[in-house]
Amino acid sequence: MPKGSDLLVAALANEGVERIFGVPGEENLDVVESLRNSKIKLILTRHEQAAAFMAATHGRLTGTPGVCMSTLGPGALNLSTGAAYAHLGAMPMIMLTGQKAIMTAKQARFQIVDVIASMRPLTKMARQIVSPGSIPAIVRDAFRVAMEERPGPVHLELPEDVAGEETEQVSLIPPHPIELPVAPPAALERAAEMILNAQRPLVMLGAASSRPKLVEPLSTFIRRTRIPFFNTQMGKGSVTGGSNLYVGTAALSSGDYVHRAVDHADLIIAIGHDTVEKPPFLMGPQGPKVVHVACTSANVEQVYFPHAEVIGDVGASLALLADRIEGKLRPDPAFLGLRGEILERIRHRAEEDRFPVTPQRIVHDVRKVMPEDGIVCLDNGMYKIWFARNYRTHVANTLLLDNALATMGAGLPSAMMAALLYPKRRVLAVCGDGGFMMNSQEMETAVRLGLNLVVLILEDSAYGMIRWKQAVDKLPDWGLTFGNPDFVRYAESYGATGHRVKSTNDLVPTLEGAFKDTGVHLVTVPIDYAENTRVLVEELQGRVPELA
Ligand SMILES: Cc1ncc(C[n+]2csc(CCOP(=O)(O)OP(=O)(O)O)c2C)c(N)n1
Ligand SMILES: [Mg+2]
Repeated sequence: MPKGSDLLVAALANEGVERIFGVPGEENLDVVESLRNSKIKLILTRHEQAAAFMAATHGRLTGTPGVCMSTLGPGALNLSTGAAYAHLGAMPMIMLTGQKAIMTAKQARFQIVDVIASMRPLTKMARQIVSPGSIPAIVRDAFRVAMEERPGPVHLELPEDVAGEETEQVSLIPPHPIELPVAPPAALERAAEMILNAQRPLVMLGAASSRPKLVEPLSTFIRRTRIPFFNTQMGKGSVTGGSNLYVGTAALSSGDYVHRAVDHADLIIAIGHDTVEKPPFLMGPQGPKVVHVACTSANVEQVYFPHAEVIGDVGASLALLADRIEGKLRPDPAFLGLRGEILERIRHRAEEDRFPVTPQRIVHDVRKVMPEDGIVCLDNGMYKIWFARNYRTHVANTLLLDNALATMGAGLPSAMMAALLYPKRRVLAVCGDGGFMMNSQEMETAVRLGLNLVVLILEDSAYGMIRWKQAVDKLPDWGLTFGNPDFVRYAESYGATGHRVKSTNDLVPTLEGAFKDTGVHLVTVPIDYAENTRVLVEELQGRVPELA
């Protein structure tokens, strides 16, 4: 007779799960034993938070949930930042946590926390499993909920006595495809009319346009309609080809060069915009009209309140919209000029060889060593703005950044997941010296897994982004600097290879050499953040002469 844990593992295998990331506790030992007898790999991490970031990234990159596991109380609470990351970022993920027995209480309340209650606001669904016979249905439902729009995390708690209890064999439930209805004709007609009446329509690709299955239909829509587009930070790369229509990425909410195109537009077709992102532009009583195209209707916000909506399966709805407008639009020649100007300004100083290295040069050099399908995974820090603005993407999901929870610490684990999924592609984690140290213990996991991975650390010995905000607010430079370990020796102590970039022209050959070799490499480079204020404040506010 199978135990609850056997049914759980069989139900996960039924969903196509190949790996579970996590740190088991004694309450999970039945599950660990069932995993030993299955094809699913148990991948230990050195902190539950990293396991959750990895599982969430699996969901983000594949559209099917990644799975992570922890013990009760302390382990489960360590998953919570990862839960919020997946919840805000709309990444499908399943979190399995153990719990003490529910039918007896031999350890009284030792380690007991109401984990379900703590997970509820961070997930789409959080449930305790109370009988082994219900496991196949609960697991199937959990995957359905995690995957369907808007995707996100689901938490299941399996108490140890339920895991260990024998039961009758219960049949598994076969997964079925998830399909959405297409937008109704009235909504499509209304949107088409608005687009055809506009003089200067502009497309904005938001976070949800990066869903793996939208790559093809989005590119087709842009190719058919030839409408210029910009993207939000998390919408970067979602349109392949057609990039001669790309006018930039909105890394700031207003005042950046890309906003010249936004200000020029009289209609914005916002595809897949999710207001968890820092606003890519600010709607007000004046300004362009907005049509929202997405699977779910827009949240009404002070800065985002679309005038019309096209709600339904995005790919299919866009095809129907293109049928109504293709060949009937008159392209606005001014966008082409604006595009040249915006991209020219963004490229400025990209090849400067000042040392420590400028952020623009780092972005430029990283682009040089990354093939089109190479994946760059950012942690959170000041450089995220520079990468979002300056890094040109040609393939969907090749710049993974978090503009939703915007948590530090996910850079390395997300890159590890990308490297596991795509062993033939170059994968680079880019981390600040602050964010890297929040999950640097996972260097051991990366080495143990035999990953080919390069980690680039930008050293300013500070929480640079906060230091920049302090300067923007005209506060004294105080309290935000720290010391670092010797990163080269630190990498070596994990069995990775460490490199220190000592001159600006060393950056490309060092990265190139690290990629040509196998295994985990860490490259540390000092960064000159004087550009933060010079460009992102003074230049944008017109306080320095344009294009020296
Ligand atoms: C977990 C977490 N803690 C704090 C913050 C606030 N925060 C945002 S960026 C930042 C500084 C990041 O420093 P570092 O990683 O060194 O990158 P830098 O900005 O210096 O390049 C901080 C503290 C955050 N986003 N996430
Ligand atoms: Mg720093």
